[in-house]
Amino acid sequence: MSTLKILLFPDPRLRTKAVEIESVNDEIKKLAKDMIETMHQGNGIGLAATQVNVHKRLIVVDVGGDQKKPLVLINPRIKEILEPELTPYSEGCLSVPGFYEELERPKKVKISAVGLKSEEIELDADGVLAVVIQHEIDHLDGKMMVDFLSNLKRERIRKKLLKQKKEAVN
Ligand code: QAP
Ligand code: CO
Repeated sequence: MSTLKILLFPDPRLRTKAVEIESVNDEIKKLAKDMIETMHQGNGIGLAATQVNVHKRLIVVDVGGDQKKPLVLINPRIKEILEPELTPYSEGCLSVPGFYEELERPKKVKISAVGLKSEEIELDADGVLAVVIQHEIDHLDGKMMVDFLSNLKRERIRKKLLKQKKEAVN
């Protein structure tokens, strides 16, 4: 296993639209394992392949709680919005380190995906799980949480992260 480098906002590669995965082969399984390790190392609860510069439709999610194993969702889709009322949640992102912002998303969604054993997955997600899955699917379409913020807030975050990058000793 190995950890992967996470792209940071405003890296333009985060705007790439990811392509569907045709078969769950060894390369995809390795990618999923490495993404789980990368997410855990960064104390994250969700990560999309886009964020590690692999533009394939795969996300990993680990919100802890009763569901103990991390979820691997291949070609995840929101099949249905089960409860459309927008619910606020303070969201973070491993690609936007140090910033948490309150966003509103539908409360409950039905998700379809394919699992690591090529099995069909269908799940009804609410609470933090619904928030994280919607956040990660956005990444696969090149969309980020900062896009929901005011131009002023987004600009502040962009400048701060660019400044940190410039000052970092790599
Ligand atoms: C998406 O993001 C999410 O700023 C996943 O310094 C997170 O795991 C959706 C993280 C929370 C809803 C709520 C962020 C770690 C992790 C940071 C993450 C940081 C260290 C973000
Ligand atoms: Co994110």
